Amino acid sequence: MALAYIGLGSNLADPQAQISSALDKLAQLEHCQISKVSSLYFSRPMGPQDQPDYMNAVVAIETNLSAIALLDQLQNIEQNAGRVRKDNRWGARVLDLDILLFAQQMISTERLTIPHYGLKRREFVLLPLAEIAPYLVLPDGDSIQALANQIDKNGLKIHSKLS
Ligand code: 5RY
Ligand code: CA
Ligand code: CA
Repeated sequence: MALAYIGLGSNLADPQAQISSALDKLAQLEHCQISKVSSLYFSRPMGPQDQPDYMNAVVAIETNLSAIALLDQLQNIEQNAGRVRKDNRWGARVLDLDILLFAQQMISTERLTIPHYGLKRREFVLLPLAEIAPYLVLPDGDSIQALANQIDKNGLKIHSKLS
């Protein structure tokens, strides 16, 4: 079994409902068991500013799937939530599911970069991750706790608990 961390984000079509329904879908995946769920966080958009605020969360899952098979499942859940790929790469979206970490693997392919590119510099990833895995150490040796203590919160707030 591999322990993987997944980032969830939404800023369209009732973000809170999107995140909580995505959690249900993840819980229903074959060969996947949710082991931890962070709080739901309210966050200001990073990147393009002409879009609504986000809700973000991070979950830990135990899985027998490979990283690429997990990616297929996540993209399937995004599609079913009504996600449309537009030309504006970093624009608003109904649901975004990212594999942040997959065991201690480092993957660099066309479809997948693990650890996730934004992991260390995005407060809406780092702080929920530190909430559920404070003692986690990245494949490059950096401690999540240390990174989380250093990052600017950029208005990030705990919105509510999830289950
Ligand atoms: C920067 C550029 C693009 C950061 C930068 C993106 C989310 C980024 C978001 C999300 C929040 C995006 C990717 N410098 N803002 N912006 N939550 N995704 N708060 O999930 F993240 S677009
Ligand atoms: Ca994504
Ligand atoms: Ca993302």
